[in-house]
Amino acid sequence: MFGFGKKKPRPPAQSEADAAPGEAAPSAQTPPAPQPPSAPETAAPAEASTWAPATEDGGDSGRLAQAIAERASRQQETESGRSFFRGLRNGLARTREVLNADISELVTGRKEIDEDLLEELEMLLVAADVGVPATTRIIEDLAYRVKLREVSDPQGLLDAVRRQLADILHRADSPVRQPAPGRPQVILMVGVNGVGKTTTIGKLTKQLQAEGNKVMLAAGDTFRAAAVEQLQAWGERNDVPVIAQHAGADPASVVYDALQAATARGFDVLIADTAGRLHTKTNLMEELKKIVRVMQKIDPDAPHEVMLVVDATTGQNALHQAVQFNEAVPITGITLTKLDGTAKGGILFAIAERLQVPFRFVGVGEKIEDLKPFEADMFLDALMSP
Ligand SMILES: Nc1nc2c(ncn2[C@@H]2O[C@H](COP(=O)(O)OP(=O)(O)O)[C@@H](O)[C@H]2O)c(=O)[nH]1
Ligand SMILES: [Mg+2]
Repeated sequence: MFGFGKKKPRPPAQSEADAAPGEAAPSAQTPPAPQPPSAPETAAPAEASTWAPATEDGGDSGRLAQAIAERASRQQETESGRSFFRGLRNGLARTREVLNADISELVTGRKEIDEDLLEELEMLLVAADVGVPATTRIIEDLAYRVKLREVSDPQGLLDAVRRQLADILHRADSPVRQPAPGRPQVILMVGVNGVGKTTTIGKLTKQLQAEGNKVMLAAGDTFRAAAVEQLQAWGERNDVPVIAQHAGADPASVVYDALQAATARGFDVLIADTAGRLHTKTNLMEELKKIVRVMQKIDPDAPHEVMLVVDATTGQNALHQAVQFNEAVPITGITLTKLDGTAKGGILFAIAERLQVPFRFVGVGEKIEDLKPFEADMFLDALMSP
């Protein structure tokens, strides 16, 4: 539904008879997604792909964005959606102060836009963690529009800032890559220690299962025994298999075994956890590269998504992490966690501008349901609406 896993819940005809014991059946409460008439699913497991052809879904970011937007607006209408929106607004309180209150204050009572106003706006955006490159571009664009008289009053300026911020997010958007028919979609989770990788895997597994996917997990964080156990606990909670070895084992070997098993057993999605800390940073980056190389021996397209997890409360540090991981293994999607805390949400724009990589999810708490698909307009509303 949001680009991960197959497009629609498994039809009831395709029973779980071939599933290994312990694998969860798709939730009966999940309403079936509308089926495109051109892509009927057959029930013969040998030829039938449970995957939508890449062109149908993976090649159409517009449709994906639309689906996510529709989902988000539906969500906003429900009680849980409203409380999520409130939570997001609260979580972004610190950034809101700058992007909304301070900017509003800046423009209140002014009749026209002069250079001083633009300069003060520039400082506010930098203070909100939007980053110097994005801020410079925004201010240059605004100055140009002011000159052309496209933007002439302070309210118009506020609207233009919002459009610019939306633009940064939309430009970075790109669809999730889909696997070849019959292959699992592989999501490699990366990020420094403590950002919420393992927790996000637990939350995401639940959502993918609810949409009818068979999910397998790979315990690629072998740095500490506790890390393996933590993933196994999420596996038990979601009733999905976890491929693991002992602490200290070679993570590439764990992931290789897992991908082999997931492919042979017809799983839809394999999510690989990784360590966020090793004895040295070079080791960590080399290890991630090796995991990718080894996966590609089984599936040259894997991983279909390299999901960087960053903690929103760490500000500019999150940008540095994003740049470093991206050099080792090119990032294709980002999850921003801990937006329920004292986050400075502006960092999201700095990362999107620098990496040109889309945000996929936001984490808004520690509970299993506290992961939401990222939706740019909703984020901007939470950030900037009065
Ligand atoms: N408040 C909050 N805590 C989170 C969120 N995501 C993860 N955590 C917490 O962050 C801590 C580290 O998470 P973990 O998944 O172990 O991080 P990892 O080292 O990257 O795998 C745990 O206590 C999680 O419960 C979130 O969105 N909000
Ligand atoms: Mg972990």
